[in-house]
Formats: sequence, C-alpha cells, structure tokens
Amino acid sequence: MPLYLGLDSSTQSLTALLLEVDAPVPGDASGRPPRVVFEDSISFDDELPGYGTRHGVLPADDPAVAASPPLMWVEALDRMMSRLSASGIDLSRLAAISGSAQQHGSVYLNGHAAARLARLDASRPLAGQLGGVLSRPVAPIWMDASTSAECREISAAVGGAERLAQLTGSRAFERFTGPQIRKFFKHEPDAWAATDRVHLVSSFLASLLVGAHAPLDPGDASGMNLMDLATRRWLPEALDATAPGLAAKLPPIVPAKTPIGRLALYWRLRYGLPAARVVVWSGDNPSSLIGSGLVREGQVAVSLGTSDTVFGVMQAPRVDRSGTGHVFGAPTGDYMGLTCFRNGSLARERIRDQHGLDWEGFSAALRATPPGNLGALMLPWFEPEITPHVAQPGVHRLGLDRSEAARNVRAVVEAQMLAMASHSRWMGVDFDAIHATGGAAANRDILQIMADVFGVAVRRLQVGNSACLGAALRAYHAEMVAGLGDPPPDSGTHLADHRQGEPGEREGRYVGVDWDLIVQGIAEPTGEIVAPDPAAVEVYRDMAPRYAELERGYRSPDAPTGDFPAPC
Ligand code: XUL
Repeated sequence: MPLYLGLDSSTQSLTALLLEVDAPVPGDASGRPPRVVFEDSISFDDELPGYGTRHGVLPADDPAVAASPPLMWVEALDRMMSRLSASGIDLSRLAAISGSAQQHGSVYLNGHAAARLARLDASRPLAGQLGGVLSRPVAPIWMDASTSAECREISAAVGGAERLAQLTGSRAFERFTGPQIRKFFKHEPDAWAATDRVHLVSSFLASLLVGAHAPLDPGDASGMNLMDLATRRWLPEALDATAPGLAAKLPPIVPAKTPIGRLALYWRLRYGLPAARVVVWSGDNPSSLIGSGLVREGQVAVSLGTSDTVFGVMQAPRVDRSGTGHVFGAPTGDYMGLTCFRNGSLARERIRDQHGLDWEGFSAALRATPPGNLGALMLPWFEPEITPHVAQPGVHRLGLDRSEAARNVRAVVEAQMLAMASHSRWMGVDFDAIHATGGAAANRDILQIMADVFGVAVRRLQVGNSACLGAALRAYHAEMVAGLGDPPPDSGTHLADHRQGEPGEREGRYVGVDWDLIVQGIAEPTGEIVAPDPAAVEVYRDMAPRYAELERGYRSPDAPTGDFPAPC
C-alpha cells in the first residue's frame, strides 16, 4: 500500500502528514478511503529557539517589518525527516511527496546554490551546509507591511491598480513578493546583484528535497504580482516594473501536478528514505483548497490559522473590483478566490491572554455572552491589518470596556467573522455551507458564531491541517496523473531547471484522475454540522452595517474603497 507525504511549512511550525492509500485507482469502491498514519509538528519557537523567533518571526523594531530565518525552515525539515525515519513505518512504500508553505515569503540564493544543492553531504546536518548560499540572511514573509512605496511604484508602472489586478489576479499588496523584491533591490543593490535565484518558501524547500533549483506552481506564483494569470507565465511588464534582471532569477512555473524529480541522495543516505517522486510544492492556501475538499465552484472554506482566510474555487477568474481580494491559480487547474486577514489566531490569543484564560475559558466566555454582545464592537488590529488595509496597529472598542473578559472574547470573534463575511462577497460564489479548517476550527463555539454571521451551516473537516493534507493529496494525484508508471529512480528527468513551461502550457482537469475521487473519504467534513440559529442570524444582519461603518472610520485613508484605481 503506497504512502504519500505532505509537508506544511507554516508561519509558526513545520508539519508532516503521511497518507496510506489502498486502492491503486482513486475512488475504487473495493478500497478503504486514504488514512493518516503519521502526523507530527515542529514548533519553530519551542524546538528551534536558537533562531530567536517569536511565533516564527524575527523580532523587529518596526511593526511593519516581518522576516524569518530560512535556515530555521531547513533545520526543521531535516529534523522532521529524521523523526519520520524513526517512526517505525515501512517507508520503502513512500511513493511521492509534496508540500505546502506560507505564501509570498521569499528566499534569496547566490550563484553557488545550484552546485551545493546537487552535492549535499549526507554525513552532515543540512542547515550547516547552506549558510554560504544565501544572498540575504532573512526571508521577508507575508506579515510584512513595509513596501507601500514599492506597491505604488509597481502599480504606476503597470498602468494602475486595476490593470495590475486584471493581469495578475491582485492589485499590489505589501506582502506580495514583487513589492518585496523591489524593496530589496532598492535598498540592498549589491545583495540583489549577488542573487542568482529568488525562491518562494515552497520552491526553496522543494529544492532541498530534489537537490536542484525547483520550479513554482501557478497557485503560489500568483501571490507575487508577477504572474500573468491567463497564461500562467511570468508577465514581462510586471517583472520590468519590479527589478532589473528579475526574469533570469525566477524559477519556472509548471502545472501543480508536475513531478519535479526524485528525493535527493542526501535524504536517502541519511534517513534511509526511498527515491520517492517529489511533486512541485504550492502555497498553503491552494493546498488547503484541496485538503478541505474544495474541488468544485460553489464550495467555500474558512481557515482559522495564524492568518484567517476565506477561499473558494472559481471556474473563471473574477477579479475583485473592491481591491481587497485575490485570484490565485488552483491546484485543480481552475482558479481560487481568497481574502486574507492578518489578525487571526494571534489576535484571539492576545485577548485570551489579556484576560488570563485558557481555551476552555475562552469557549465558556463565548457561551456566557449573547449574539450581538449587547451592542459591543471591536476592531482587533493588534498588528497592521491586510483586510481592510490598516497601516498602523490599533485595537478599537465601541460600547465595551477593556476589562470585561467575556464580552472582549465575544467581541474579537464577532469582529473577525463580520469582517470575513463582508470582505468575501466579491467572490460572487453562492454557497450553502462553509468547510471550516485551521487550528481554531476545533472550537465549536467559534464555529457557531461563524454559522450565525454567514447565515449558513458550518462543517468541520476530518483532518484539521488541511494545508498538509492537501499537499499529501496533491502528491497522490500527481502520482496517478503520471500514469501509474514508475520511471526508474535517478532517470535524470528533473523538471527542476526548466526555465519556463511549454509555450501555452496550461493546467486543466485531468480527465482520468478526477479530483472528486482523490478527496473522497478523507478531505471531507465529518458528520457534525453547526447550523445557524435564525434568531442570531437576524442579530448579525442588523449588526453588519454598524460594524462596516466602524471599520470605515478606522481603516487607512488609502485603503481601497470599492472603486479602482486603488492605491496600495
Ligand atoms: C495569503 C496569506 C497567508 C499566508 C500565510 O495571501 O498571506 O494566508 O499564506 O499562511
């Protein structure tokens, strides 16, 4: 029975999930559904404290700046593979591996990287071998909000925010990789000149697995403000607007079902792993789309993690005219709409900690307070917010005293749900249920508020980490698409260094391997349905305009108002 490994390098941790699959043909009624046989997580702060991160991010004086050390991710990957090999599971059955990573973050490598990746020494830990190949010691990540000037410059050069959004799926956003690259090029021109390859977190980690520079998939590449959404190729005018010489420094873009090589000798010799197929990695949100079973238009998920996101499948790319959301490529070959909120789990934790509660106490507070919170409202922007655009952090309360524990707890959750409901309408997707995922989806009381605010049923998924599950399922799908044939290991068929996909190459649904069958029985909601309470739905219907008005009063003056041209 083959095994498929999914890895997820998120903001705060690295998770691995191993899926065992009976049926060689997906959906074969004679087989049991895929099963999770191993799941483990490494918290960066707790297990790798030497890197000095807090919640996976390096401390910075400027609240707009957020970066992480790439070598911390490398060490976590090395440690995870060591744990996997010590798990006692027969890993000779490992057929394919794929991964998911926090989106937008970028890793900068010099011209020595390719040779070093090709000759990793299995007798020595990985991180120590890679220090010399970084042209920038830190990686800016999705929480960074320090590139407003670069967003304006790129938008102007491409002909305005609306045009950039129409071409790339998003207007310029501070955390997107293009503006981040431009800032690096402007402020550190020598280090930029020494950069040979700019990777996303996903392609960087995939490169370690195959021992060569890995490509990107369209899902993660569309989080850069650099990819032409229609052709899924780099967009020359966006590249020119971003930094000189960028085209030569970017990985190629290949369809999300592409095998990019075999597990490099480092992993095979050091941990006794087989020459498993490695499938191109993707971002955490595209991976989550699969891991939460969203393979058709009309399905929507809410992920409650470090960032909270609302996303759904789109068959056609309907770009957000309000300038808050994004259209990314979906692993199915379709598109996905997404809206991202920065003040997610960390905001919930801040309120919990301010009132000395644990999660049980947090839930009790939700149960002890009525929907609508007796008129209280909060804007929980502990950090600069992405949606709506808020440059300066600030927590604002209306009709609420900072000391009232239970009402503050309800206020933070209600604010988050009201914001998600209001800022996801642009997707224009009619849905009758929400698939809930991410750590906080384990909390039924939070899901009740979600159901009441959105006015639809909420269904919890069987496997909590949908990004990691999605990565494992993408590995499974790609293996099936590859035709079930098994080219000999080390056949040298790396896609890893192709400069660009075939002209006009575009993903589409693979006819023989239906995504519905891949997700069946595993990326599906459990039986439990959290139904909306009609009386509470009414309360939130009245509350939504009051919340929107409060939000309008506090968001940054340059936040998109619903009309293009929208400044960054
Ligand atoms: C999405 C986004 C976050 C990151 C981190 O646009 O910025 O969801 O992917 O998880």
